[in-house]
Amino acid sequence: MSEVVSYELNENIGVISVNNPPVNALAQVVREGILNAINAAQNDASKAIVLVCEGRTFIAGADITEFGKPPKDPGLPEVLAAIENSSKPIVAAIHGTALGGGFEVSLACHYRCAIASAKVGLPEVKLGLLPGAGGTQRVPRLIGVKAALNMITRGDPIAAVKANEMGLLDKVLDCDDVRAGALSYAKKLVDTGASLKRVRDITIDPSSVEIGFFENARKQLAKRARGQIAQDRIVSCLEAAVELPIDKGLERERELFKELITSPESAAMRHIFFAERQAAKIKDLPKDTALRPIKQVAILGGGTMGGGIAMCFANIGIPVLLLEINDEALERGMGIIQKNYAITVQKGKLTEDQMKKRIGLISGTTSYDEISEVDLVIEAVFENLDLKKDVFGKLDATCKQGAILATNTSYQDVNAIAEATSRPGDVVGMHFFSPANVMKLLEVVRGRETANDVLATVMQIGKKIGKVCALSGVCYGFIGNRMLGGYGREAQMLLLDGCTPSQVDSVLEGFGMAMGPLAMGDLAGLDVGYKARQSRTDLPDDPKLYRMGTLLVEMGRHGQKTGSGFYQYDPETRKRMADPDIEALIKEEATKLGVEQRAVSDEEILARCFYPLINEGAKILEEGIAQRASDIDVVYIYGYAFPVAKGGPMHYADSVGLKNVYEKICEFRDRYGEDYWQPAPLIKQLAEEGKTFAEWDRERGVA
Ligand code: 3H9
Repeated sequence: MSEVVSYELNENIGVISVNNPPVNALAQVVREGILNAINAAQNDASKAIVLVCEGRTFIAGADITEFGKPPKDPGLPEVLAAIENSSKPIVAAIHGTALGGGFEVSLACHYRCAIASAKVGLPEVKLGLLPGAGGTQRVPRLIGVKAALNMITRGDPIAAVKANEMGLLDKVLDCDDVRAGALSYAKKLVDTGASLKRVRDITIDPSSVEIGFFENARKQLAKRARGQIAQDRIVSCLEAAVELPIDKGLERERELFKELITSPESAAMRHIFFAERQAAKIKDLPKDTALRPIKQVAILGGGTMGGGIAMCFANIGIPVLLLEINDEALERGMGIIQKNYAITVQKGKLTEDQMKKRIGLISGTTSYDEISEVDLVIEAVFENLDLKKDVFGKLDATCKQGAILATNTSYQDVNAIAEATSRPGDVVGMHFFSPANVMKLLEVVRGRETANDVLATVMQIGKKIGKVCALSGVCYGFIGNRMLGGYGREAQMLLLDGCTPSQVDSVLEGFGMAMGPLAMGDLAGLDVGYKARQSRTDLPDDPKLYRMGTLLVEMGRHGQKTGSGFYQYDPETRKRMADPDIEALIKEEATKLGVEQRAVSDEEILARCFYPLINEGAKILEEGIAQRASDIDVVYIYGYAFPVAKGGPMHYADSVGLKNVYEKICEFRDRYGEDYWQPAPLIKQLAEEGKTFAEWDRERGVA
C-alpha cells in the first residue's frame, strides 16, 4: 500500500495496518495509505475490515509537526468519509492511546474495540485546538452533550473500561493481543450479520440540553481559560451539534478549527508540547548512557517539601525512608503526608486502599545508618549551605557506593555541596517546587562534576514520577528563581510610581498569570524575601528598593499568614481585599522618597515586570546555564504558572519581537539606571540581527 500502511486479507477479514513510529501520527503518507487501503478493500473478498496499528499505540493524533505548513491531500475529513461510507463494516482495534485525530478515525469506524490497557481521548484543547475531524459532532451523539463537553474541554484520556461504560467503545477485548482480539471480534460481527453502524446517524434530542446550558458552560470555562480561546469554540461546536444537521455541524467545526490553528494561543501551546519533550534531552549526554537502578529512596527532612517529595515516589510504588532529626519531627512529617493523601481521597481521586498502600510504602527513621542501602537520597533540609554541607558529609560516610546524592536546594551552590563529599560525581540537584506532590516542574541541576549516568538516571526517574524535567547549570537560584528577582522588584517599584497593588496584580492576572506578584508575595510570606535580602551584599543601596515589602514586614504584615500584607484577607474565606490604608501609605512613601506619582499604563506594567525576567533569561542562555530558550519556557510554565497560551517568557518575547523588547529595556535603563536595567548582550545581538530566541536555538542545533 505504502511504506507506513499495509493491507492484507486474513481469511474473510481485511486488515489495514499502520506503522508510523513513534506514535502512528496521521502524517500525509498515513492518510493516503489508509484511504488507498479502504478503496482496495471495497472490491476484494473481505467481509469486514480491521484497522490496527503496529508499535506502542493506536494513532495518537494528527501529525502536529504538519500544523502551520501548507495542507497536503488527502485531508483527514476525506479519509473519514471513506471509512464511514465503506460498504463493509470497519472495526477500529485500539491499543495504547487513541488520541485526537486518531480517536476521531475510530469514531468514523462502524465498531470500536480496545484492549483493557488502552486509553482514548480528545486532547486537542491542550494544544489550544478543538477536535477538527468530527470529534465535536460524533462524541455528543454517543455519550450526550454534557459528558462530551466535559471530555473535550478537559482533554484527559479515558481508560478503555470507563470509555466502554460511557458508550465511546463497543467492546473491551478480553486479551492483550489487539490484532488477534479484533480479528475474532470482526469475524463474530460478520457471522452475526452486524450492520453498518454509523455514529452520524444518531440524532441528538435538543430537549436533552437544559435551557442556558451553553451560556453557563461558557461562563464556567472562562474562569479557567487564562487567555485560551479553544474552550469557548468547543462550546460553539457542541451548540452546532445540537442545532444543525451533522454535515453543517462538521462544517462549523472545520471553520472554528481553522481559526484556532492559526491563533497565537495554539502556536504557543504547540511550542510548549515540543519544548517539554525537548527539555528531557541533554545535548551532550550519549543516548545509550546506562542508568542506575532506583529501587529505594530516602528523603532527608519531613517538612512540607520533603513530605511532598516522598509522596511522589510512593505514588509510583517506590519505597521511601523519611529521615528526620527526632521522633517528634518525624511524626509531624508523617502526619502531613497522611493529611495530604486523605484530601486526595476526599476529592475522589484516590481510593482508601490505594492511600493505605502508598502510606505503607513510606517509613520513618531518625538514624543515618538505616538509609545506608538506598539508591537515591534527596536532601530537603533547611536552606543553609553549612547545614547542607554537613548533611552531605554524613551521607558520604553512610551511603553505599553508587548511591545518587541529590539536594533539593533552591539557591545554594551545588558544587560546594558536592565538595563536602568524596564523590562529587554522585551529587546532583533535584529542585522540586512546592507543593512537590502537585507541581510538575523538576529542575535538575548539573554540578561541575555530576556524572553522566547520574544525570540520565535523575532525568528518567523525574519523568517516571510525573515531572517535567529541565536541566540547569549551577548559579544563584538556578533558572527559575534567578529570573524572578527583577519581576518582584519591579512590581514593588511600580507601587511607588503610582500603581495600587490591585492594579499591578490585575494586569498580570489579565495576562494569564495564576496570581499577580504582590498577591504571590503575600501568599509566600513577605518575611521570606525580607530575611533573604538581609544576607545579600549585592543589592544596590537604594531606599526605593523593596521599600513597601520591607515596611510591611516591619509593621507585622507578613502576608496571608498574618491576615494582611499588600492586601487584607478575610479571616474565614482568605479572600483578598484592597486596603485603603496601604494605598495611602504607598503615596506617603513615594512623597518621602521624592518619587513623582503618575498614571502607569497596563503596557508599562507588563513590560516592567516581564522584561527583567526575559533579560535575565537571555543572560542564563549566554552563560550556558540553560540549554535552550525553550527549556526556560518549560520552567516557567510548569514551575511558575506562566500562562501556557503565551508559551513561556522567551516565546512571549519572540512574539513581541526582540527588537521591541531591547528598545524598551534601553528606555528603562535610561530612566531608572544601570543598577536595574542592563540589556543582555544576547538580546542586543538578536535584536540587531532580527532573530528570535527560537531561531537561535535552531541555529545552535539544540531545538
Ligand atoms: C489533532 O489530532 C487534531 C485533529 O483533531 C484534527 C486534525 C484535522 N504529532 O510524548 P512522547 C512525538 S491534534 C507529531 O515523548 P509518550 C513527540 O514529539 C493532536 N509528533 O511519548 C516525541 O518526539 P521525540 C492530538 C508527535 O510515550 C515522540 O512522538 N493528539 C505526536 O510519553 C514520543 O512522544 C495529541 O495531542 C503527534 N501527534 O507519550 C497527542 N505525538 O521523540 C499528543 C507525539 O522526537 N501526544 N509525538 O521527542 C501525546 O500525548 C503523547 O506523545 C503520547 C505518547 C501519549 C501519544
